[in-house]
Amino acid sequence: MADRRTTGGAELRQEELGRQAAQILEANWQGASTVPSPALYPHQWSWDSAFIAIGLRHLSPRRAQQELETLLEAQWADGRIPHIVFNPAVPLGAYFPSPDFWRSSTAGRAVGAPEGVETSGIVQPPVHALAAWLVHESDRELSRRRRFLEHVWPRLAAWHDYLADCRGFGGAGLAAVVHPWESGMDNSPCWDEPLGRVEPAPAGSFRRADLECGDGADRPTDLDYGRYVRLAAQYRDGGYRDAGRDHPFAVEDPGFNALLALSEHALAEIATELGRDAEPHRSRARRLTAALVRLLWDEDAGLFLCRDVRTGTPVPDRSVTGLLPLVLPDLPGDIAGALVRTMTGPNFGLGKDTDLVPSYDLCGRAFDAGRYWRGPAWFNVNWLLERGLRQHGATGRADALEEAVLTAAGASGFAEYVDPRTGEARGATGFSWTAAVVVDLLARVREADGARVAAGV
Ligand code: 2M8
Repeated sequence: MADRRTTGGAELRQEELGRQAAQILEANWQGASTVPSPALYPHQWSWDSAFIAIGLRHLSPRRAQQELETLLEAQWADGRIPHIVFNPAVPLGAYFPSPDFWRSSTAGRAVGAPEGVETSGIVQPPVHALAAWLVHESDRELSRRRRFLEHVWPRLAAWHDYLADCRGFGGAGLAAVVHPWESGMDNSPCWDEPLGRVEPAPAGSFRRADLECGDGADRPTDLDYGRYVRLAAQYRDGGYRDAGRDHPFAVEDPGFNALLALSEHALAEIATELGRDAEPHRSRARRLTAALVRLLWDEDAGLFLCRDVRTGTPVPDRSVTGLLPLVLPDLPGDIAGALVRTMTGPNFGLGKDTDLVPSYDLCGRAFDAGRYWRGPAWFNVNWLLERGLRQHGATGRADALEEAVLTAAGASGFAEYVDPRTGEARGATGFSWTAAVVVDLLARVREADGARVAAGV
């Protein structure tokens, strides 16, 4: 798009889009946090809440702060932020695996699990420090008055330390995920091989609640679920300990580590604001970026690859996780350029075959336009890539992606994910992080328009 100034009609459309997005965030708010989707995911999810706070900050900075605070109150003694914080008012059967499966606070309670709240014992991508910083920036006065950063700072620092200390067992300076759910991209084809070594739990030993809410063709298969259940149960039965364990599934994921590095940059900003030493965070961010480049960058593939820690080998599939390091400000320029070429080339098709970046290689062996993280386009990931493009000077591409996110979100009823070629809604609609990224992008469009008017352009 050559010019993204909003005209009368476009302003109206944006107003309506913003109103709908705000309504979704209002409807999904539970009083102290937001559910991703009331029927499919009726509890609080870790990285969802970070994206939700990033949108909510434009509607209610107070609620955005609370969203993150509620999550951080469920932090474990070792620093991990659990991927789900359960709402005790929701019936056990409404979501699987339910709190009784994770056993964080029932008989035989896991060491270090928080008191008074039930959680899962695995984690999700660390976007929280970035969210906390952006929430702070949206209303510095309120943030200072409530001592928001003072409150979240030690928890965010402990969270990053947990990932460095307990998940750095790959030995090269990156954090490993020990369950596909930890990557946030649950059934990515990148996990097929490492997950294939896991004996699935018998089909009759658990009941999937997700299939009651949606189309089975949009969700992971039963075989994948059997493996997810086996892995989570083994981790639980080992007391959720990381050290000295032979993890049956352990992968270094470029997206997860890029978000950790980005959040270290945010933690450096927070440290500066609080008058603390920011250097340890800047240097950890630099080390993470360097390790990503050294270990996971693949020149021939044109993106970062996941690494199977058990075999020490790269996973050859091209997934959108391998494009996410574009969010890093200190990524070498030639690599950033190569990522943009890959994104717009035949494998991800941006601007040609697709308006949004798909979650998996369009030409890949396992591409499936409708099934969850095996092809569909996701709004949180596209929001991150839009930032990455802008950051590395691909402004025209970033503007077009921003416009595409807004259009696809509105047209799909704020879907959880969409078919990347047609934009058709998949999964749940009225999805919280889709609404949140729309609110955030609309705020930026308004800001850019305001700046142009002020400059008389
Ligand atoms: C999906 O994951 C959950 C398990 O954590 C599930 O399928 O039940 C993923 O898309 C994940 O990234 C997301 O955070 C979660 C809630 O939106 O749903």
